[in-house]
Amino acid sequence: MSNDRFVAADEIRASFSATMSAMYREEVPAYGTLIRLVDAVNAETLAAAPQFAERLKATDSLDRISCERHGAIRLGTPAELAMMRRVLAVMGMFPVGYYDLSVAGVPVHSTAFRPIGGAHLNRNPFRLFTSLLRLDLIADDDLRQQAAEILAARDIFTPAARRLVEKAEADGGLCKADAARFVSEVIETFRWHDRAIVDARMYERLCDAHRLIADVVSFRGPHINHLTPRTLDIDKVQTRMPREGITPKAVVEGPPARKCPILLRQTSFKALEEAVEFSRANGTWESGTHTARFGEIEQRGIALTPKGRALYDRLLGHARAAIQPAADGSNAEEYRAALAAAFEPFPDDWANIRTQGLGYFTYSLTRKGRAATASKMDIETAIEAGLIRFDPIVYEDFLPVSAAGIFQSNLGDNAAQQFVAGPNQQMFEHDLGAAVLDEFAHYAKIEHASIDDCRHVLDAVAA
Ligand code: OOG
Ligand code: NI
Repeated sequence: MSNDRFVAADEIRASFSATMSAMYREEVPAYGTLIRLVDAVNAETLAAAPQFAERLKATDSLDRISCERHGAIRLGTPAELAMMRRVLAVMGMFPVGYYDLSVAGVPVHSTAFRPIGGAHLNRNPFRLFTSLLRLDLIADDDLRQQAAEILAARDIFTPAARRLVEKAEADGGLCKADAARFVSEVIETFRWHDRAIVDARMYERLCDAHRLIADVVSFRGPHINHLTPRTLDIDKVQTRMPREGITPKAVVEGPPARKCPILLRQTSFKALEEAVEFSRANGTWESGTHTARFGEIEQRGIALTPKGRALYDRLLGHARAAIQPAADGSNAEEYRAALAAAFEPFPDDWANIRTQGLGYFTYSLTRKGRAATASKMDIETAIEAGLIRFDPIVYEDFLPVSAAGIFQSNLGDNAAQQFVAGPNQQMFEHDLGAAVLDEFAHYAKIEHASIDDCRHVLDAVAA
């Protein structure tokens, strides 16, 4: 039920992501440099391909092309995760997918809070990749206990943010003044604090357990650790970063460059070493450094079915078995070539991707289809007869292997710490206080609904 008294959740999210972007540009000037580079490359790409620009104009709004698509935080406790879910629900962001990163040596598991449904994504696509630290993966009992105590003593939300979440839940929304206050209160949770809540010795012990543990436990809040605009040419931005004085991670994560893009390609500039201060027992501060914050870019392609995803995972596995990208970028070109070669078996035209059941598509009636009066037919015949067209559904989620690569390259170069653990979605959902949406089921539902909308020319619509 919509209510005029309330600001739409989409509007609150749009305001929140714009406020966060401004804050982050100020906090991390290199991020401002990345944004300017992305804007320039997007403008060049559009100018060089007017037809592409026209198509984009029809589906996306061009003036928002390089606005942020996602950001990420790392939380310390189940209570923080559960409260974050309630905060983000006020902005129309819901947990989709479960990502286990322990397999890649990162002691977290994660979900992505995001708008669900095309209209909401179009209004503002902002997502928050949210990880929960797995303290159970700290081997040292004493350290684990101390880390848990430090986390239990902090409250990452302001009292006013908590109050406004309760109000929004009770009333079903927030009025204009409350929505504005909500955004400014919630932003506080994501702000950077250069004063740690631990001393240098504890910081070091946490770092030794895992640098990520130190990042989560040592500070007052879960600072936003990156934001990610959309680029129309990820390879070009990657190549140009050094010229702008920013250091890209060694390789672009995800599939190779293709005519028909699949899933998600992403890269980042490496996290900066920033000055911080550690507490001392006598009330003075000791200076040190911490490396956590960076900037990322993404380029999305078609959402794959479980069959397509299995093929993707297998081919990526082949490439990585042949060559592991080195952190210093020394074999980046060989990796790119190996990746391209490994993906040869993945069809690179929409028709084959569709008929082989590898990707999700939306189906719609063409003008001829809308005018058709003759007898009904099956969907393949209708496509051949030009009555129905199909378009790829964009992948709106994340990839665990890529996420692990993003994490690793931003934890500093000596971050190859290993963990033995497995996924634990049940525990994650218990801590979250809700189930996460299954991304495959979600894309399949969009596809089915679009087929259903074509029933005018179809003889039977399969469930
Ligand atoms: C999150 C890394 C994952 C992505 O785009 O895959 C991520 C983090 O570093 O906290 O954001
Ligand atoms: Ni990211």
